Amino acid sequence: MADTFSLQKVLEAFRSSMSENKEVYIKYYIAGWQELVSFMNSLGNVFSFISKDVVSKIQILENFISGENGSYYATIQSMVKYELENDLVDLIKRDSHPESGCRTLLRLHRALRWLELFLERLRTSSEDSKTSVMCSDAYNESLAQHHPWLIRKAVGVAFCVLPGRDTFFDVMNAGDHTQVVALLGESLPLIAEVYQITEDLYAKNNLLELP
Ligand code: 1PW
Repeated sequence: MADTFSLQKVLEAFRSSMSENKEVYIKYYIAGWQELVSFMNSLGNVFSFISKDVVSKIQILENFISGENGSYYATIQSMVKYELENDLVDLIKRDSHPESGCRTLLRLHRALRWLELFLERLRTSSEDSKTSVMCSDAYNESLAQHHPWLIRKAVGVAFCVLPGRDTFFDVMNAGDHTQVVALLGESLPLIAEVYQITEDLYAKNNLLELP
């Protein structure tokens, strides 16, 4: 069942995204997100407004990768260098480059922090923990700060209808609970590293608040 969601595939993608010299391949980074989108879609319509936005961000980045300057979009590092050197990023307000690779990836980057926090909570959760609470705690600690009120409300509603912890573990398709927890323990440091590398790169270039 090649096209069924599995946590393993998400983690593999993020694992593959890191090169030996710690650059991050955009192609695999968005492949990880693609998997998460299929997961969100399997959770029902409430999640479609979330997945739609992620899909459109993935699409923007894919267009850059397959476009005529695609070679500059191989890694996040090469993209940042290329877009900055060629004045392709709106730094203060959205203007002539409203959908630069840098600002688009920043949105996914912020969401990756949410994912990291959520999966860490899931890993250390107990049987009576609620996925909706874990999700919203992780969200409030990360992404929520970047979202206006209306989006925060809508995301909150979506979290309320998340399946319970048992179903969640099953949907992840990674074996029994112990195996899921082990897989998470092994892979979370990698997601954290990809996140940190991107965060440092964006911080160094003053890109963390891109409009
Ligand atoms: C259990 C699965 C739940 C997955 C949630 C993880 C992804 C969270 C993405 C939230 C997206 C909410 C709707 C869209 C918001 C956009 O305004 C926002 N996009 C993101 C990815 O945060 C900002 O993009 P924009 O408006 O500046 O182009």
